[in-house]
Amino acid sequence: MTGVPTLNPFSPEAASIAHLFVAILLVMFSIFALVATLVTVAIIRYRDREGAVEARQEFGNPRLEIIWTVLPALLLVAIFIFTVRTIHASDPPVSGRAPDLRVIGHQWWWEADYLKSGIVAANEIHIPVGTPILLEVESADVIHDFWVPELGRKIDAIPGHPNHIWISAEKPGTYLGTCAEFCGNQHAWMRIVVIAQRPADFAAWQRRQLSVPPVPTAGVAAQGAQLFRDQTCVNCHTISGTPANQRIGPDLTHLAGRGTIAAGAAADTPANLFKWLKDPNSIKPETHMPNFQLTDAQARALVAYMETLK
Ligand code: HEC
Ligand SMILES: [Cu+2]
Repeated sequence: MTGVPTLNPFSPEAASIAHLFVAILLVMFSIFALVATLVTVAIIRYRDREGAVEARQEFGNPRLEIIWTVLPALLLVAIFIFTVRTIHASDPPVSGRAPDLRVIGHQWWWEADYLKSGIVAANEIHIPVGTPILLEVESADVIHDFWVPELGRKIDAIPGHPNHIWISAEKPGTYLGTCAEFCGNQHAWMRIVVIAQRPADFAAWQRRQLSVPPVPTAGVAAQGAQLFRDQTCVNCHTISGTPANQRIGPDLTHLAGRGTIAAGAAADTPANLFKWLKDPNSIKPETHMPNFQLTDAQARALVAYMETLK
């Protein structure tokens, strides 16, 4: 969606954070305006000039001192109360509910396991609009942080320590997020895309994800499928309906249905896939996907195969 994400909430959780932020900003701005005005008045009024009167001096004034201590203290108490309310509103209790979705941070991409349907997605998370989804957030390696500002608070992804967070979206749309905890070289290319869909569209997406793409049996795509097995791609990736079932890299079963590859580093086009397979570092330096020194013909065959993974 458009606009400043933190000021543009699309869920009750994100709205509570945005409202607190704006309220505190207004309080701070009022204080700044007051202080700046008083200082300006003092500078002009009491500047040194011919026949200037000296300002009245105050040496200890209990009434003034009580006022300027009590007023800010009250203000802080008010901000504290609103902050505690926001903490609760932005992080509703989980109360023993099983999570809907496990999101696992990897260097440098996101895995999304739909625990009820068994769907495994990568980098693009589809949710039904208007339904609170309980996420369990974890990491496969170092500490990452899941943050989609329009939909909710940040939450750390810590190895061996699952955290929980609710996300929901009030309107269908695409909401962008990113890893918010420095996690190494390609931290900046660890984008999250949350796609909130109407229930019917979400159901259609689920059906597509649960379907198994047929393995091509003829042509260049079939050569690609063979190469995929021969080139040890199977050691790291999953493609349903084939022996490939590893989870070191993203699940590729429905790769062609995604908008981007490598966690947002490039659009999911045949040209970019070719570039990625020829030299992953040219798109994402130091990515954990190795360079297989493929020939152009091999890379083209693999791209043809990847394009069938709808
Ligand atoms: C050592 C493990 C490993 C091997 C082997 C491997 N990959 Fe990957 N692959 C990865 C990782 C990790 C990523 C994610 C990189 C990132 O986004 O930072 C990835 C990403 C990809 C992507 C982009 C997917 C997406 O949704 O972003 C494609 C396509 C891909 N690999 C294809 C292949 C092919 C084809 C082979 C065999 C020639 C292969 N991979 C071999 C680890 C591996
Ligand atoms: Cu990161």
